[in-house]
Amino acid sequence: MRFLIVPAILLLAAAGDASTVTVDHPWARATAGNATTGAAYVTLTETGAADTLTGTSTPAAKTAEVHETISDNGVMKMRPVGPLPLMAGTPVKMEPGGKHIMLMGLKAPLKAGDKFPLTLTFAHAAPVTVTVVVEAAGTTLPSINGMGSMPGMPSMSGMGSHMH
Ligand SMILES: [Cu+2]
Repeated sequence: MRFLIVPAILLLAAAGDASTVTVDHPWARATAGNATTGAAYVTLTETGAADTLTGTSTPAAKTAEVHETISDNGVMKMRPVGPLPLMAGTPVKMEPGGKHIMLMGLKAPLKAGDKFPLTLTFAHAAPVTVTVVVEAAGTTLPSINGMGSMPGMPSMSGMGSHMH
């Protein structure tokens, strides 16, 4: 499979203004009990021309859509982001307390170690399907400590670990 894909990417790159998106560290948090919603996270990096993430889907859930966590008068809420712009060379990192891919209507609870496919579609780049690995809730949030002092992440301070 790989040797079929690489030449296609080289051809696109040669065209000069094509979009190439890399998807790093696809993971999801394990769900508790019989929860039917969950959250998955990826880091998207546009290495070609600017593009837009237009949709996400997975056989693991009825719907998957990009959300962001916002503070509304001190109350943390989530809202759909809609098409997500990807600027060339600027990674978009999804993580707890920030942007995430909301999984609604989970067909089964997400348990640590489980894996499921997630397909991302773009305005220009070809769709990318990655394997999401479920990680135990709470074990993947070392950055929560001292988050408020992390450069570039001022909006993360004060967010609880229970937010998606
Ligand atoms: Cu959400």
